[in-house]
Amino acid sequence: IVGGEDATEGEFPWQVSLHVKGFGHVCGASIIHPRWLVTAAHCVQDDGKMKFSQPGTWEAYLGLHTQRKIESMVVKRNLKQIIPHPYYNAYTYDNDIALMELDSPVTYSDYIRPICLPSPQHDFPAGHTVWITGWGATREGGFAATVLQKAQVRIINYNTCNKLMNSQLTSRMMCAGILQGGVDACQGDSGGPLSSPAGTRMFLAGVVSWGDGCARRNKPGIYTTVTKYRGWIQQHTGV
Ligand code: GSH
Repeated sequence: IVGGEDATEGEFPWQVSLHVKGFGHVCGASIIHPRWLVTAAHCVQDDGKMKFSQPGTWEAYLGLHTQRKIESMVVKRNLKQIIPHPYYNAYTYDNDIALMELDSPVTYSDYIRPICLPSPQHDFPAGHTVWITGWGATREGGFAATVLQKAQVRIINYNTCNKLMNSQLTSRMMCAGILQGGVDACQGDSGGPLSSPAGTRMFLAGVVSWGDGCARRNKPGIYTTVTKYRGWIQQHTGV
């Protein structure tokens, strides 16, 4: 996250850190059920020798606040299954969403709780304030964060954003950011939540997907629109 600040412990209890075993944090994810996470499909694509599509490559850290400091509330799980969206397009990033099944369910706590899934009709209007969170880079080309970072951004009008992004958006993408620049998700935040408050609860509006650099002026962040995948998620997880 560029332009963010430290989250407080338990502030985003659905935020997951996905580690590649022996390497460390690579992507974010969100808890939606004691056994299921939502992340980005681009996080789980094989890359030469790196078998990111294999469950055994990964470990999921739930209830984590600070990387490399595994406190008592942190729960680590192996994965049983990874389900990338069957129509994920690696060139356009269309359908950039995947499901991960944990090898055993987690017990919810003050630090581990699911985010609410929006109904297909849930509207996230332009101008609405939402949260981005993650342990990704704190500057374009910079280092990953140690403490979970949070920042507020706004949903950006689809047509305005599509023009700014050279017509690269599909109907299953949404934009959020600060058009003046300076606040955005960045490398390592991928797969994490775009958290949208509604009433007293937070809803998973989007999944961190792609951008043109990080936090550049007139280049908002692009997110997979979760409402478009409500049926697909239900079909595979029952959630
Ligand atoms: N046990 C409580 C209840 O039944 O109200 C909590 C259920 C729960 O954890 N709900 C989640 C939630 O509200 C998923 S809908 N998450 C968003 C938030 O905590 O703001």
